[in-house]
Amino acid sequence: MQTNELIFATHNANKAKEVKALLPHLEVKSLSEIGFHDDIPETGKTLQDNALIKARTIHKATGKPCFADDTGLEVEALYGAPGVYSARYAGEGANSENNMDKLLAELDAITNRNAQFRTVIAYIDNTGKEHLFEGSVQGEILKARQGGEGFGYDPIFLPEGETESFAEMSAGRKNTMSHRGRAMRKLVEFLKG
Ligand code: ITT
Repeated sequence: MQTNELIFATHNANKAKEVKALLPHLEVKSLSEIGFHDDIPETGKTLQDNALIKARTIHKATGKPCFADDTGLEVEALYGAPGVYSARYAGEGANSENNMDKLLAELDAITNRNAQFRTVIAYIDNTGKEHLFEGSVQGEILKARQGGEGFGYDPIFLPEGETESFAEMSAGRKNTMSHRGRAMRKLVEFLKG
């Protein structure tokens, strides 16, 4: 591996795109780009657990420095759900459309639509030491989808103080305020130091 390469332990191409824009000086490789196609079961009970599971799996398989991101959408009126279960909120094998439909239905009669996205990044360095970074963004769940950019729950998330959902923003603009952008900037600072 060249010294400017860093593995991002994700199968999510949209996440990889966002993260690559934040690490322009490094050659970030996603799992498909290193030929790792196995599913990594996310069996943890917290975002931190799952971020560590993904990073440890790839560090073990490659012996190289790597990082992973685990993200959840935490809705106040649902006591933090779907949270760590965001990917399979509408059941095993659910896609983002199913998950958004379920969330919109759950919140149908609820006026408190406050929510936050939270990301935990686990980075394992070249000595095998683990480092954690967190980022979050407050906002609210819209009544209906808005916009066609982004991925996951982006069409129904309106960040606080904004007039556009994450799915109405470019990836670059989303990065300036998002959970992942905030966690990634902490990783970037750490890597610089
Ligand atoms: P990897 O584990 O391979 O990185 P994933 O898509 O499974 O990819 P997560 O477990 O972190 O990633 O994601 C949990 C869910 O939250 C999943 O349904 C995503 O689509 C959604 N999600 C993650 N980041 C998001 C973001 O920035 N905007 C909207 N939804 C997001």
